Order: sequence, then C-alpha cells, then structure tokens
Amino acid sequence: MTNRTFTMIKPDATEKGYTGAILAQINAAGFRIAAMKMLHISKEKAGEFYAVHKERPFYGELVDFMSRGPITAAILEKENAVEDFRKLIGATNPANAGEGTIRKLYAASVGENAIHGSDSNENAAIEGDFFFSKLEQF
Ligand code: 3AN
Repeated sequence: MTNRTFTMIKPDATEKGYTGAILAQINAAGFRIAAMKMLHISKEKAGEFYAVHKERPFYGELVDFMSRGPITAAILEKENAVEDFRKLIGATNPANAGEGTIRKLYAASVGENAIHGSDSNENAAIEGDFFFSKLEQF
C-alpha cells in the first residue's frame, strides 16, 4: 500500500502557462509534493515511458507530443493518492471530464490532455522511479 502517485504536466499545458495554476489546484486538493522537476524529454525517453501503448494507433502522435516541449514531472503524496488524483484530473478525454477537474479546465483534446496520473500503485512506483533517483524523492 503506497500513498504516492506520479504526475506530469504535459507540453500543451506548459505552453499555455497553466503550470502554476495546476500545481496550486493539486496542493489545494491535499497532495504533498514529494519530488518535482521541469524537463524536456527526448522522443526516445517518451517512447520508453509509454512503451505499454506501443501497439496503439496513437503511439507515434503521443511520443511526438510528449517530447514537443517541457513538462513538469512530480511525485505526489496523500492518502489514497492514485485514486484521488485520477478523480482530480478527470477522464482521459476532456469532453468526458467532470466539472472542475484539471482536464476539464485545462485540456484541449484526448491527445493533448494537459496532465498524466498513474493508474495503479505499482505503476506510480515504476513511473516515479523512471524520472527520479531515490535521492530526489522526499
Ligand atoms: P490516462 O492518461 O487517462 O491514463 P491512457 O493511459 O489510456 O489514459 O492513455 C495515455 C495517454 O495516451 C493519454 N493521456 C493521452 O495523452 C493519450 N491517448 C489516449 N487515448 C488517445 C487517443 N484516442 N488519441 C490520442 N491520444 C490518446
């Protein structure tokens, strides 16, 4: 049982200047930032991160998008972090996301959907370790 999840504020939200507002909403929802960095990942690194989606038709588009510009990666801590964070960000397609969710407020489309949130405790740990060494996790 872990109380941590992993997130990335994606290039679309970064380009539009939403990083600060999104981080404020995450903090206001009760998440503690346990690790954070802003970085621009290569296509290779994006492809590795999303390797589980390799066979999906949108894989190439997803890799191009995620390596288009800077992202903010973070590990977040809260009780029931994975599930509560998925609720806070809303559905993958912003058209289906609930009122007040981060994707409803800041995402443009299913492809450019502003933010990532881990879908399980296991993936939260794998994804956090993908971006942060143990020395960078607090
Ligand atoms: P989520 O991020 O909500 O867990 P996943 O894991 O199904 O959604 O998809 C991973 C990422 O792939 C999404 N955040 C989105 O950027 C992209 N994606 C998912 N479905 C599509 C689609 N139909 N067309 C384009 N991109 C997609």
